[in-house]
Amino acid sequence: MSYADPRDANYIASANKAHAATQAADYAALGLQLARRQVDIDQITRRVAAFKVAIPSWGVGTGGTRFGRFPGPGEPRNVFEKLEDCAVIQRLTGATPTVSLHIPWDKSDDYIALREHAAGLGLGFDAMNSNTFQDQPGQPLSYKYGSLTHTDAAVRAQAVAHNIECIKAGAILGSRALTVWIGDGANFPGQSHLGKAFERCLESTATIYKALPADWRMFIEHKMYEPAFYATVIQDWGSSLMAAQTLGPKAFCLVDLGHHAPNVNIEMIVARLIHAQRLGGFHFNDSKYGDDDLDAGSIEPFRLFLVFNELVEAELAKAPNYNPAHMLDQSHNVTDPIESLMASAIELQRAYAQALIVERAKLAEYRAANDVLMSAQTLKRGFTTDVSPILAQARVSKGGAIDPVAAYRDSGYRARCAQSRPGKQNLGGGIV
Ligand code: LRH
Ligand code: MN
Repeated sequence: MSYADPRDANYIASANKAHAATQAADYAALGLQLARRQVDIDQITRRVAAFKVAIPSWGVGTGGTRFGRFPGPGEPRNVFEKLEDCAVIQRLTGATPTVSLHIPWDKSDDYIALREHAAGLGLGFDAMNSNTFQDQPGQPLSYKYGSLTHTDAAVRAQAVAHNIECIKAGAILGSRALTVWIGDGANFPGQSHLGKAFERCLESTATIYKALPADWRMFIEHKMYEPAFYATVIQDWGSSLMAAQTLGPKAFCLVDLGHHAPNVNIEMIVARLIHAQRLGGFHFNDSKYGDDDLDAGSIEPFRLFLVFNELVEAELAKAPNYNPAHMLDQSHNVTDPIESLMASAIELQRAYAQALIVERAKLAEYRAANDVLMSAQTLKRGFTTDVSPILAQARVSKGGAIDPVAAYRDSGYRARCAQSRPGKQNLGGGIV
């Protein structure tokens, strides 16, 4: 099998040759279609090209469940190799210039070297993620019964210190945010005092908040359940918003799409957090049942579109304090993680493009007239329009590939990694 570097501009340009004519024809045809709706396709393409989403470092390795993990060939063995894979995704899509690290999974004894390695690959760093949901070898105090909300002040102090360590590492790397997700909670009624647990959470996060550099943000990530199966301290957007408003102006709410009960209206939560000026960002993924961490747009693409519809409304309204950080948070158990992450980044761009082409003036008229059917149809017309030519054009404008998955596969990158990254693959359970 021949090998080409999928990050190489000449390789990408030659890969695009085969698709250039059909892409140009499809783009022109869609342009005419949208022009009839007074939508300027080039303007949409520029907005889509400016859209960016961060890659979760833990997403480029094969994920698993508690029942098992089935590693694929050529897995990245350390954070440096993870960044090399992230660079492939960025080069072929042009949509993922930053990486979100997870500590201690990406702990390094030389963050300056890591920053330089990333810069050499054309990558930067988005929010840092702390981890007080697992015990590390040699860790003095266990997080079995919680971390930032543990009844023992010494455990809380240990967890606070870990979060401050993440901030320090992120400051060297050029990150500007810390995402705090804690699994703290209870499995049985009576196990914990629901009010006091929340107060301990506020006390601990307030200490972390004080350690934030002036230009940093803290993202509080709510989750309905797992690993706690009866009550989770930051269980929903309400608890998250109360915490953010208590902590201060640098604290925001992060919405992980998989952290809600089935059928919860997530776009409504997004609209409320925008109103509260506390929408910090997203962990995009998809799910059918629980926190399945499946590829974004793979199960509920209409729901994803409706979330982006709220984001476009906020952009059009120039919503104050609105600067959401977009990140993927997925677990790739049965696909090549690079392919899934490319496809997922593109599905986010698709939802954004679909929301951008909605005929807003017409929609406002129908809404004002309570013409329910035409309001619903006008919004949905954005979703039912195939915007693929816009997405490909946006990639080309960033030096990316018209068909990223084909370009990646034809490069033989994964096979090459299987040779260059020998070594033991741990078959244990768990998400990473
Ligand atoms: C928790 C979560 C959180 C991460 C973890 C990898 O379910 O969404 O964002 O720390 O996944
Ligand atoms: Mn998440």
